[in-house]
Amino acid sequence: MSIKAVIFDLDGVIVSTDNYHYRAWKKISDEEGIYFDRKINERLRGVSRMESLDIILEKANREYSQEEKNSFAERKNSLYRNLLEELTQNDILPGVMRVLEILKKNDIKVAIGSSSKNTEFILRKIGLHEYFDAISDGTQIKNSKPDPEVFLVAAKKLCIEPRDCLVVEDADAGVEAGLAGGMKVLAVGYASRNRKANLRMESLEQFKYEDMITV
Ligand code: B16
Ligand code: MG
Repeated sequence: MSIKAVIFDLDGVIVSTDNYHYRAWKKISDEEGIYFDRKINERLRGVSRMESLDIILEKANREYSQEEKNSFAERKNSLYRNLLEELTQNDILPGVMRVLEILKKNDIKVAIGSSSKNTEFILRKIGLHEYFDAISDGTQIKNSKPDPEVFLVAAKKLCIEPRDCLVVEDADAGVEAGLAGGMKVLAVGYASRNRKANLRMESLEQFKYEDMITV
């Protein structure tokens, strides 16, 4: 048994904020007259805010200055933060609390590795801000997923070697990041069809501790 820590992505793994991201980007894109749909939104999973904006602007019919981009991203984030006000403990995804309890019972460290700069706010809203042994998020890194930095920072904070960590991810960019960091990866939700991951399941409701031991 080598896994000593599990590093959870936040959006799409612990809590489903992906629809809030979509609604906020959609409103701003509509105001700007830029085509945006759910298929494009899938490409934004795990990707930082400014890189997400660059993907959205691929459909724009003119160039945006850096100042305009900053304002676009700020407007999106303020709409998103308003939507996040609705979050409660009831929005924790099915299976998550059971998995966290199994891990704690077996002395496995737990951490968050999220691209989001709103990580602390979200964890407070769902009542889990004091639950994790370490938090690594978009406010602490220079390179976002698929770069492994966010997960390496989490492993370092936990004082656990990357090879002894399991990353849980819902985004292809996050699966790539975990593997690039030398970690094992459990892909859930949207990423569960990603064959590069070491373990795959639709939802953490299907998680079995035995699977993790043999990974
Ligand atoms: P923010 P994760 C990611 O979170 C989201 O999946 C992605 O869609 C978002 O653009 C990114 O956080 C940045 O979020 O605007 O809140 O800083 O999946 O890495 O937990
Ligand atoms: Mg995610």
